Amino acid sequence: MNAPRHPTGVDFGADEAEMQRYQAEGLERAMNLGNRGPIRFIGEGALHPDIVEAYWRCGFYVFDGVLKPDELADIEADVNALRTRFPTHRGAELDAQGRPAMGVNNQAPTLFWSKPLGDPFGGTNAAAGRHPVKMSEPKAAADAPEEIVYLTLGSLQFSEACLRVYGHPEVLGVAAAINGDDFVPFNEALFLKEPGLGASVAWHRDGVTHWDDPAWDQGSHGFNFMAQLYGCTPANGVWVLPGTHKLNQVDIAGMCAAAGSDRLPDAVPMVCAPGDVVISNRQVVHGSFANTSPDWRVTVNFGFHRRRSVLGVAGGGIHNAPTIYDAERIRRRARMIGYGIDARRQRFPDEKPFAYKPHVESGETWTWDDAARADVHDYNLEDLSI
Ligand SMILES: O=C(O)CCC(=O)C(=O)O
Repeated sequence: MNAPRHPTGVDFGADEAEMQRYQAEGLERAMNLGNRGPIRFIGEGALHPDIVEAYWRCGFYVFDGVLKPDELADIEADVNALRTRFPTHRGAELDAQGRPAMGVNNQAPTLFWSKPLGDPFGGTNAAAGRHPVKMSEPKAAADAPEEIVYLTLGSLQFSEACLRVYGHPEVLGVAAAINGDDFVPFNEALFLKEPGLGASVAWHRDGVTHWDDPAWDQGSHGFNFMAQLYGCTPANGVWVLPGTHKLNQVDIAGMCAAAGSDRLPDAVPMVCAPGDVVISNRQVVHGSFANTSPDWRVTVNFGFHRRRSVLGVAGGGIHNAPTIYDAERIRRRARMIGYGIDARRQRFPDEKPFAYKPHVESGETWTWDDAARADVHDYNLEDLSI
């Protein structure tokens, strides 16, 4: 999969040289972490201990070459089609072809807009104020659009290729190995980081419910998978402060103040080839810079939790209405795993489908068909957001 390149003519201005140095040094640190390689299982579903060790040591691990070219081509086709369906501007009802635009009939949060190269969340109270510091916002080109869509939530209802990634047997095997066979969904997103336009995501860590829990540990708020369509570079990828998922308290504002900028000294970029899938602990400090580079990043992002982190817990209220997550709520939300597995079985019939233990035990089966397509409208109203 060749990533489309678009020279942008924009950069970080007076900070550009410092940014280039930071990226080169970060890349070197990243390549020395020892947290990348193919997915490897030993025995019945256990992840190779080297992977488990490196994931828990660093807070992320890069799995090489998980998605193959045919699957990447499907994702690319879906993403291209989906982008034609965005509203012409924030609040518009129609897309550029005059069709009812994507998201206009959704109640759940769907499309997120930013000014080009902007940072919509940093330094605001949005999302429980978890992005305390605004990132640098380079000046966009004079002909850039006023706003762009950089994030889509509830993405599995808009892209069957993304739904099929969600049902990937080895990826779900990793979820079971890390979060237990009864792992449960979190949410799903598509991050679009367009050359010369893509917004930053300010330094933050996810998770709003378990920090004061006496049973809190490094895995309490689960993880996200980040599957890369075109790969990612230090310029457009997510950066991570390795090991911070183990800390109960961090002071992101203090770290930026000490660094004198948003370039946190010990951070490393996730660097991936097309088809790589990162597992990233939600508690690790992470963020991404505005994309002034010529390279696209498209991330198919989907998270999972331990069941015990969610059952009976009052949801954090960031992604949908706060409520207590009971067994029925979890059962309903986990149907997306069943649909993903079946959608994948239909497209890749030679692959052994993943057996999701809660469905095996309950005997429930999920078929991806037209009724299911209708059923998943606004499914993310029921995200398990902790
Ligand atoms: O993809 C990005 O730029 C940010 C991802 C992120 O913050 C997350 O998955 O929590």
